[in-house]
Amino acid sequence: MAIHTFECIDAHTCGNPVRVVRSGGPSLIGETISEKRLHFLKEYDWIRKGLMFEPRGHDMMSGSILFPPHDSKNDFAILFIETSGCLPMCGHGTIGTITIAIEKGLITPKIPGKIRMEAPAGLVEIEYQQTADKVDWVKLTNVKSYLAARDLTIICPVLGELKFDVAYGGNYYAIVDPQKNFSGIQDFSASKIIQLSQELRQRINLKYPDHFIHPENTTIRDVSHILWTGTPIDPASSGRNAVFYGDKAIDRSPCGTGTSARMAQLHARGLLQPQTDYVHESIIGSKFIGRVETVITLGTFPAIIPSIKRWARIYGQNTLTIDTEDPYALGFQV
Ligand code: PYC
Repeated sequence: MAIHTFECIDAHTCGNPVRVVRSGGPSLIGETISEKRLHFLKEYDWIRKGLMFEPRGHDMMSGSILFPPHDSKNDFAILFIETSGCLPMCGHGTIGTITIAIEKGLITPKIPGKIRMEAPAGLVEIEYQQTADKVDWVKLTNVKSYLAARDLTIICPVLGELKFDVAYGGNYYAIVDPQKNFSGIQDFSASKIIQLSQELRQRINLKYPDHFIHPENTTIRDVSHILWTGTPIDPASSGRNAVFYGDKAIDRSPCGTGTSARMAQLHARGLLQPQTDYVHESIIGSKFIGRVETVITLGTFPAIIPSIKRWARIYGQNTLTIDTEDPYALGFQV
């Protein structure tokens, strides 16, 4: 029998939760955070399950654990823990983690206002603005993002045949735009989108096995998220999404890696120019400001380096315990 204790700080990024584990995280083996992620998944996934799922978390819960950098030029390395697993990259998680880490003094950047963060998906360069003890905004320059496939088709239960693209922005997204059999997210409840997405993701990965593998890191593969689009609430916004992840979650923020994937798709289709604001709305109407910063290549694919800017707010501190005798030590889902 053992009781494991975790000191956590909780925040939300434009509505979606971020729980930073400030103490109680494990020591991991690996030369990079990508290797450490694999070690964590093998030996310590119980920590993720216990802290993310009910009763200590909920369907949307997501968080991070911080580690020293592997390259002395960088400030820290991050492991993302979510109900969906350990994502290679998480945009809302980054904005929340940086806000918590700066406001609570968990890291001291080498250059104030700038941070170099090692994520499993690659190096992420960050700027932030602080007024007194508050972080006003965080801007992350994300990993290379690209359109992996266009105009694919799948039979979706209830809706019928759907056309979709697959783009990468730190995770692989199937992007479903309004079309004959789908009028847009404004006409669907969140629970309906979740129900459709569960089946759709499974069908996509069955129909397109080994299609979506990162050109430089083969541990990153397959469609993990579905990004449905629709009419923005604010007519001044560029777009609106409902991003499905995990088994039951719809991102309450506009999703950083999803917005990156969306911008890669739009840029590849000639619909978004570099250095133009892309204002992306979430299901609750919160907004991220995205930009295509640079146009590059990734393997043989045309690609972009996107940036995402927005804010997070801290709302609590938690001392959580996982008692190995607790029948729900690893949480549960209903
Ligand atoms: O913001 O990248 C993101 C994200 C991924 C899953 C939930 N949020």
